[in-house]
Amino acid sequence: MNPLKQKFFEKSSALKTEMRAYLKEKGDTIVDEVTLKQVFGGMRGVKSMIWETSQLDAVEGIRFRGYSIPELREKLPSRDGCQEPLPEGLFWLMLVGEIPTQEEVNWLCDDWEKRNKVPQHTYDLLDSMPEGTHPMTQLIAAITATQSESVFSKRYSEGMPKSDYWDATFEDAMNLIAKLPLIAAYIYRKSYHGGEHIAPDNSLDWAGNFAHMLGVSDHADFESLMRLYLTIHADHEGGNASAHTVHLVGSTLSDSYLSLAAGMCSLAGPLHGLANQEVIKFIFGMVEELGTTDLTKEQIGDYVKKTLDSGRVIPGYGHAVLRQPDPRFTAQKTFAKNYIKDDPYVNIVWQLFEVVPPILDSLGKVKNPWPNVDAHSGAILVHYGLKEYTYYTVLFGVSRALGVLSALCWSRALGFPLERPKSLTFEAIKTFVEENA
Ligand code: HAX
Repeated sequence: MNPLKQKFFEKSSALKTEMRAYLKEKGDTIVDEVTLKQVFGGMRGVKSMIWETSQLDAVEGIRFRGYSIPELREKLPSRDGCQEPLPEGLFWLMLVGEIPTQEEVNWLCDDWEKRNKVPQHTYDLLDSMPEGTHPMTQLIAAITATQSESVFSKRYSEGMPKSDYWDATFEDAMNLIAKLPLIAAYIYRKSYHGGEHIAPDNSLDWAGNFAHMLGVSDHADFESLMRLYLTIHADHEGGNASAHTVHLVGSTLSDSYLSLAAGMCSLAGPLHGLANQEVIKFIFGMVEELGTTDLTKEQIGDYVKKTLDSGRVIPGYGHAVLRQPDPRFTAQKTFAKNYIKDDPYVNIVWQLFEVVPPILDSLGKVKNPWPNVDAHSGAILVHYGLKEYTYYTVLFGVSRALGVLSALCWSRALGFPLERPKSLTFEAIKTFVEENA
């Protein structure tokens, strides 16, 4: 058995035994009370799921297996000459709860390279889609088409016992993550560069190779950006829409390919991952209307208010859980400060950071006026030449696969059941409230 799989098997078997004993003893403990506001309000904050790979605090932001983003930047292995962490290291950490050594990350990098062949019919399907098909639609279709490779699906049809679900899910997760950069780069080159594809450079790491195949910049800093980007977007505990979708669909024993494709459908919504394209679109719209990138805070404030008055949200701001600036925003700001000098769009992002929160606060209803992860990424991507913003959510999706698929391995290893919460009609709610008055 390979070293990562062996470690995962040992850790998950031990936790499964511990969890079962714990539940037997304490299973009736009450962990939450649910109000009607939560039932009607998108289940905000209802504690109802186990997710081992990361946890979110409203003020502090995300921690991956207990490590904050600044800690990950310091502790995860990196590539020679690059200060940013390797996403391979984060995947290892999320899967087995240990910071990997450089050798372990090198092994994972090589292992993914061996698994990265994409079936021809996936490329053929992408080629058959009409020009202008949104890149997220292409990604979802391509992942679904690649499901023909699913080890889980094949072994299930052959009568795989429950005790092996974790093993087949692990294989699918590793294979699918390995293939994603090739699929995603194919979508990019096909959609915006006339189908002139760039062969993978297998001497590079997972993120570096993805940056290379996108072919937007020869600058080594773009590879560094991709390593950071694909690390910080990977996971945000289990309740966010894309993660929860993967968890829900996976609970029916749909394999990793179908579960991830479903999660990508969630990520493609403008209140979630698509917000990264909406942010730069918003900034481009403002620059076009005002005729300059050299904007004053007053001009930006007026444009923000006008957007709100027209009944739209300010993309990149607000969050269902966070109540402070998103540390993923801060990590990108730090990157931009270190690597980019005086870029007009980066400067606008920083001006928005000063202008938007007081305006949102003044509405008196927005619970979190601060920027989220999507407020910054577009301006940095534009700086390196990746201007085709309809592609941005695909980048997010490639990263998100690391978190949701490692979590899916845990769900199958721990034997989590089919997810099935209870719904009620409004009449049933009113009857319940009357009877309990
Ligand atoms: N601009 C304008 N209004 C906003 C707002 C924003 N950025 N954020 C919240 N509000 C409004 C809500 O629309 C809601 O208004 P109504 O009562 O009139 O419906 C009110 O403030 C209360 O909302 P909330 O409780 O603060 O926020 P929610 O938990 O309901 O929603 C959202 C969280 C992220 C969906 C929301 O802040 C939003 O729409 N933001 C803009 C879109 C965005 O950036 N999404 C990406 C989020 C991060 C992410 O998942 N990335 O992938």
